[in-house]
Amino acid sequence: MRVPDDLVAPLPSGLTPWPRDLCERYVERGYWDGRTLGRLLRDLTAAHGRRLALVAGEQRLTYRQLDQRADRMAAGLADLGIRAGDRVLVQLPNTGAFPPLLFALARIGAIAVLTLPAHRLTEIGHLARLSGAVAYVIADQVAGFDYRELADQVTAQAPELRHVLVDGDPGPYTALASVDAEPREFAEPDPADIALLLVSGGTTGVPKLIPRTHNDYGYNARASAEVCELDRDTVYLACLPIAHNFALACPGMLGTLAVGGTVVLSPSPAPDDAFPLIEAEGVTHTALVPPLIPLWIETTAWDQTDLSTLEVLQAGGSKLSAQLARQIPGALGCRVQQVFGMAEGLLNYTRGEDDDEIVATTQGRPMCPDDDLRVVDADGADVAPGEVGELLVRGPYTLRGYYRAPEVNATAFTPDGYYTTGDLVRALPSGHLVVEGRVKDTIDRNGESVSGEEIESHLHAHPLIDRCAAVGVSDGAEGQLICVAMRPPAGAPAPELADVRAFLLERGVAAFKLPDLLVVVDELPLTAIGKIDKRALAAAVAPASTA
Ligand code: OOB
Repeated sequence: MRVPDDLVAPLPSGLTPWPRDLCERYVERGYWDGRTLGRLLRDLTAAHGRRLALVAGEQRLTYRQLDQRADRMAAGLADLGIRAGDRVLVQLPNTGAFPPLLFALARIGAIAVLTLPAHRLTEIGHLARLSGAVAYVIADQVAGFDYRELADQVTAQAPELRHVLVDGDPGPYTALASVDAEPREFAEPDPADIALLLVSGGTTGVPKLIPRTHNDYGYNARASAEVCELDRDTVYLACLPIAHNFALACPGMLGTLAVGGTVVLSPSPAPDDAFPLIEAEGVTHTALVPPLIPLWIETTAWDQTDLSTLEVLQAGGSKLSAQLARQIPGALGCRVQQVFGMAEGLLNYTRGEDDDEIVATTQGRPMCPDDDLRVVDADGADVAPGEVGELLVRGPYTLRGYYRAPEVNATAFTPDGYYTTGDLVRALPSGHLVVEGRVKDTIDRNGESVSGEEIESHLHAHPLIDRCAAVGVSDGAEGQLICVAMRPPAGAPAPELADVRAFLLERGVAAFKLPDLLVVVDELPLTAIGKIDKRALAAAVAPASTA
């Protein structure tokens, strides 16, 4: 059935709605419960008021205190003239200001644009203009970087930005602490409209904005908490940036609060910050991107911090190798859960009941029975079961259109509303997915398509390779050469290109997939959330390869 265009055109708010029949189904099946995020916190306070909701530095807030703080901040924001539907750029590290601000904005119906602390003028300037934000909330400084100076530059580029609110020393701007007034009631925003805008994680071009409604994001958090078996005894440590979907709602902060648990904010994912918090607060769950996990494992070799309360380490954001997955229980004393998710929506989780092999070798299966997945070839036709193809998805918490991006939307979605993820996957009969790379990650070598991810998955088994990434670099003509950038384990020598090629041949890899170049690096470039940034890597190794 073709959906009439008038049903899928964006609303004035910038949301591309779901077709009416699906909206009805999502409500009937209880996914969308008609509550705003502000209402959710109100209900949680009624149920768990005296329980500990949040630990951030010295600050310890019960549900009731968090609720009150959100109410006071909402009134303060309204006094500044911030209204329902206004966009507010939020760029805060994992500190106690973030949770009340998020709920305060939801209460007045203003839309948080959740940027990451690592974003700089290129991204923030673009997001300020794209969203037409009226306010920008920052920390004063973090790790030597002064966000007030960034704000000077951003305000010069974004005429609609009227307020800069600073957590800490405000300099020439307004202190966030002064955004505080007697609580009052605000008209409840429409739960079917935008609650927040997430930033797309893609490494191509400038970031896009992803509208998430109260209905769909609340479901995202609640259903994640259920699938991950969280309960009121859960103590979740947010190590990754709290403005990223993973730490925010998968199940993250919102999922933990949704079951009455406690959220602990860590200033960074470094063991120096995270380990003492695990011991002191009895942390049971946390989430990391795979590139961070080896450091956690190495640290346990000499660090005596007691991590015994940790039950589950979630790994997601990029591919976790089976080798690393198998090391985690022994090294960290906890289970591992693979999470294949995206800010655009769809979440896949391995489950508590999955056997060790599934947990080590798949990226989980969809969270919701109404996640509607297809795996297609380059022509958009379904591949045979078990074959690799591009993942397409529709569902109750997957976007129908990026915010204010008609050109992108024309290609990022099929005419019948599937989001084209750009991820190459293989589906097992059990429904579990194995991520095999990105569509655009394939290296075009002598007319053959080679998956960078496939080469990496073999090289992770090499004893002299700690981290690696395979990227295409120009071969000087039409095609590409395969370049592997790698880091040996601490104190070990790097292997030679010939060793690496021999190793791959021995594992049965076809000769046309063997790397042409090997570059030894101290560190691989990382994205704002800590994934290996292949675009930056390809740019960095390009001059070396053409020299
Ligand atoms: C998460 O979200 P984003 O928006 O930063 O990035 C999404 C993309 C996916 O399309 C996929 O390419 C990649 O990151 N990805 C994975 C993966 N998880 C995400 N690739 C391989 N294996 C995985 N387990 O990264 C995100 C959002 C919510 C929860 C977890 C991660």
